[in-house]
Amino acid sequence: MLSQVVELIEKKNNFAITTHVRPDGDGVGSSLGLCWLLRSLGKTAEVIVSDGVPVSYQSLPGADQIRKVTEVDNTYDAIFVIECSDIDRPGIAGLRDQFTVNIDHHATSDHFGTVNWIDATASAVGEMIYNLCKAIGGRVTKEIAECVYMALVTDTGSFHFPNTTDRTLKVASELVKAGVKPAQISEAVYNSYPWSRIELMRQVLNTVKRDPSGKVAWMRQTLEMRVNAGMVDGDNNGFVNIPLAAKEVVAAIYMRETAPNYFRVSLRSKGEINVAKVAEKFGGGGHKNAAGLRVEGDWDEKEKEIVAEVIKAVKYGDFIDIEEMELSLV
Ligand SMILES: [Mn+2]
Repeated sequence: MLSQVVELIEKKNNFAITTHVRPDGDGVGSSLGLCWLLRSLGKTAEVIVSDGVPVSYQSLPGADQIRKVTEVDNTYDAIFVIECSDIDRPGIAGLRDQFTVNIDHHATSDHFGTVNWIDATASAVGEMIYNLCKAIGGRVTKEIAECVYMALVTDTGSFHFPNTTDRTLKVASELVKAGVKPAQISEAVYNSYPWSRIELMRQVLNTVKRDPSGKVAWMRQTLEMRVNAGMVDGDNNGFVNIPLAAKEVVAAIYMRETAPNYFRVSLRSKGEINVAKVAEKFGGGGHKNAAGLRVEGDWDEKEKEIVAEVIKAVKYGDFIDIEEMELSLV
């Protein structure tokens, strides 16, 4: 919990911070925000990741100092692990032997850390980093503010998603007071992609389908598309949300082929439709409106299974035991 995190920061001096593979705005922003906070408290800190930092986040202060590693190659008093469901998510070897501090806003975290601070009410880990800054009596410097704002704006879809609360907006307001230029951050995130994103989008949107009700949409990204578009990391950020722009679409599925017969699947939904429950059925997890999973097998078959589960979630919601209902229908 927060008080334990405050205490260990006060006691220890030399820190590393890491986040999940294919880091997003919250992963990078929160890691860097925490790094700047620790430094402002006179501590030694650095951010280590196994993947590169996507272009959209490279303009953040300190992004150029992020070190790419495959294993823990330094001695630290503690390593913060940001937004990871388990200890393997950062893709860095040797983390198990370290004093780790698990900071996450996903309820599905498996509490792998030596210390765990999970706040499922936070819109982003960035919001938690801001709270930590306040709790420890730190000053919100311009560097901290820019990094944390990036985390908020990306994880809330520019304050569109249901995870946006009065606290999120209050924190955002404080960050703007501390020197953030919202338009500048938005420009870096939403209007600074390479053309390969547009090319990939064209190909992916070409595969979009809907169920007969028109409420569930799904689409594919093949290995071939990646090559044809010259895709770089982050090019497909947010693609899963595109079908949700249609009024009648309430759930979207985006399947990416990562190797022949291996798929990463993102699920998104509107309102009360719980796609985290669907993801859990396939061994994945996430939030009610944003979840993910990995599957292996025949593409058509797996797609059918996942689409069927999402359609059930849209049709029947949370309140009915689907299996029981199926039995009663037989
Ligand atoms: Mn997040």
